[in-house]
Amino acid sequence: MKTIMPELAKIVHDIEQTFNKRYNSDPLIFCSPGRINLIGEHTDYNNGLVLPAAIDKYIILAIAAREDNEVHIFSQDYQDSYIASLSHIENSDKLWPDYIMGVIDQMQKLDKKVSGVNIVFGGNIPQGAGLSSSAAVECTTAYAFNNLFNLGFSSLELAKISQAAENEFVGVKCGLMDQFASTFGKENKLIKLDCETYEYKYVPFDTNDYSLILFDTQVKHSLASSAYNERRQQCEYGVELIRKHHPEVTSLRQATLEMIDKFVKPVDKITYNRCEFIIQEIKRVEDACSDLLEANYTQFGHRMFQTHEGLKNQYEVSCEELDFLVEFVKNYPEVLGARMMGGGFGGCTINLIENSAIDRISNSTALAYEKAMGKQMKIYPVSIVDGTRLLRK
Ligand code: GAF
Repeated sequence: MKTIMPELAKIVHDIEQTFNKRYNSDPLIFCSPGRINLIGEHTDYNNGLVLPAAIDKYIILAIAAREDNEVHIFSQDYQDSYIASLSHIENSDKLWPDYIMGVIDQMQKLDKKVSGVNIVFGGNIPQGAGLSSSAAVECTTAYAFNNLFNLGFSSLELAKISQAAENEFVGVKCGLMDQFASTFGKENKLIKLDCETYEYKYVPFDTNDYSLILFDTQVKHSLASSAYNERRQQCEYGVELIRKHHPEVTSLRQATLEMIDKFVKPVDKITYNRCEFIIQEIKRVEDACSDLLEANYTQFGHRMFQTHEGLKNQYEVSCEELDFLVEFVKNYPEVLGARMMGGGFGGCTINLIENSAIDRISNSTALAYEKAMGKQMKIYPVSIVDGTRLLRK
């Protein structure tokens, strides 16, 4: 078993202690990482390509079966508890239990026999920063139930169950990227995932000279906010317009720039802009993977900037804080690329920076951000790690 870093070891220790105290028994302990995405934003629910990776920030979940039908959950981070019965699963007014209960609900809908459980969970994935802490909670719950009750689900099924929990129980119509990355992550590898066929390839990302640094705007996005679901509907509307002439097209993955020019642009310019971005972004993932194979990080970085432009102007999911951070780092030739990451409307930018300049650039960006935006940003260096797993029996 790989060793875990000290910060994580302390979180695991605290969660285990809480578990022992609250339930007077020993748990199994699982972990699921958060994720970054290098390129391919909002393409997953359009059956497109994405290029995410799991990062060294985790949700830790301690769990043991109960003899009755009850689910007892304690959130270490909120210091709050929740109790529900398996025979009556409903949304909670606190939201945080929904990510766990939604997964259990899915398992029951698939006719899987499970008993009640005791759970303590917590972690160090910053919430609302676009690093998919909610997907990590879902994935660790799904993995833990699979393991505890020998349910026999494959990893892909577990990722899909986690996504279904988010879609149906939490109510966010997200694609599969976050849950896939959290489940399938691999050390020092990006995951090139085809969201149409679920085929995936690990793409090496072992740059000796550059690192990935996240700048957190500290603006909290709400994924459940209508804007995310609205973008998805706009893409579906674009497909609907194309299908009147090309019934074989079932998603923007199969659409072309010519098609949207002919059939979408004359009807609705906003829908056209959304579709144009998605078609270009899917191509950008292919091109970016070729850059990586050629170790052409300069070109790769350019594409990150292009993605940001598209998310800002065509897809309109950025915000002034994200735009400020991306614009500001353009002052430094040592920043190869930067862009907003994830659903948008806040959260982090992802930056590819030359190692020797990281401290200098991070510090001056933080100062400039505070001066311009009147708030502080946070800085997270990230490493790429393995996905969801059993940490300790
Ligand atoms: C969020 C969603 F959960 C993902 O499915 C994906 O659409 C992403 O936003 C945008 O690329 O993280």
